[in-house]
Amino acid sequence: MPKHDFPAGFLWGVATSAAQIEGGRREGGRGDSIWDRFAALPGNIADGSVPDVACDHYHRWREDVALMKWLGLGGYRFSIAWPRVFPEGRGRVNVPGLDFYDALVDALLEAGIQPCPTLYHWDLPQALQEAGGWGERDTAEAFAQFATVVARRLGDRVRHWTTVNEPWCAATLGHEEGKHAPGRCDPAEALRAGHHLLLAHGLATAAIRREVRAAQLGIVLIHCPAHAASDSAADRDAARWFDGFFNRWYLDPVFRGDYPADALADRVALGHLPAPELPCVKEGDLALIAAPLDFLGLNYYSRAVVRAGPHQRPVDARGAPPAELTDMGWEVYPQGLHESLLRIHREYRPRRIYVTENGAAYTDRSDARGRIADARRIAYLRAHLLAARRAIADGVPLAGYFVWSLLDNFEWGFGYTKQFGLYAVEPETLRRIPKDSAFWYRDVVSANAVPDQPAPQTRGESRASEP
Ligand code: IFM
Repeated sequence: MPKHDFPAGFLWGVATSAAQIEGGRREGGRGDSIWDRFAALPGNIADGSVPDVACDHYHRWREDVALMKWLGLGGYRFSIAWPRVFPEGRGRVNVPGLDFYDALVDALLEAGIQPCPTLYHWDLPQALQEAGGWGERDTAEAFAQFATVVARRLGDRVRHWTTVNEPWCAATLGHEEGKHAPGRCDPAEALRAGHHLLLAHGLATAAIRREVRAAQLGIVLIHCPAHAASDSAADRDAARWFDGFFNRWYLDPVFRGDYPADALADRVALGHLPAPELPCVKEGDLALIAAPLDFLGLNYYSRAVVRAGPHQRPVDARGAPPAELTDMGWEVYPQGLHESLLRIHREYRPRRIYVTENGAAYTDRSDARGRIADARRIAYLRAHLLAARRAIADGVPLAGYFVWSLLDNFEWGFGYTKQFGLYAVEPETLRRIPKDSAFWYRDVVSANAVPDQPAPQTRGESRASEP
């Protein structure tokens, strides 16, 4: 295989999530999610925005499917809004909510695009939050009901399922650091939330397997290689700490059926646990969580560089110059994708891996002719694809890659200030405008290879056939 080619059948896609693009907050019988409530509280979202309309994908989904068809994609990773299907979180099914996803799935299949739904991308029904949210075990049981109903409705056409997206973010940012909905700052609750999110994954895995015999199932974990700022024993221990807290806390239960002993001990040292065990773990939970999966979805953006800090917690010691940071302040570090893929393959042995998210936030304005020349995004994607390609050559069973994201969208606590899209979304009209990266990615997909250099003349021809 030539150096920059990908294997035949490699799945090229883009990823989005419901709360970030759909809008249609009060339409079709949808209930509120924790993000609707969280965003409405002053000070929670950087630009004071709310996701009520977002990219208006709820009304423009046909157009968005056409964009994906034009890109030539093989797969689309999207999420199913739990409060659209169960406005109260459990009990009564909202049939128009299911109809929405049913029609989307049909349109994708007709366009030759494999639908790859994620069941939980952080939009917990507000009604369940009022009953205790992820701090309560019942929420995981309600999620299994949601998974069953969705799998029953879509399972005749959808093969590729993921349960939960980035449980670390939902548990830690949402319950320990208060930066995400529901805005809680309670480490003990965050630990319970993390476990119940994994339990939800385990219960949903069993439910989907019951409903869809041919299902290909996975969970999506974010992975961030932890590097020590120096070779000192204290800094190396800080890197171990961060790896346990961020990466292994989820990888170990899913692939080994246990929480990492050293990370449990770290939580004891912090005073978050009385003993190195989680009191909320019940008999049988870990076996459910570790049930065999068909693949792991890996989200990769950057690495962490840490040094020993006070109060048992490492501190951020990133030293990259501003030119090497994206608008999120994340270092552009493509070799970290190669490192993550190899590490996970060697230590956890998932049957297959998909890069379910990778991308960069950069603000690029359109020029007088309406062109958005996002050269930095192209360079980021290109470097990461080459890193992924090297991982395949090194034996990693990497089966696909999804760019985050199709559209500039509601970036959680940052509102609309961080732009990850291959397409810009004009704020006043919500018109989708392709960036240069959309043309570039289209060339990658059609060649099943990373071109040596961006080819402007090809880009010119492509523009003519833009939908
Ligand atoms: O926008 C998010 C996405 O919802 C989850 N993964 C990280 C992305 C960028 O922050």
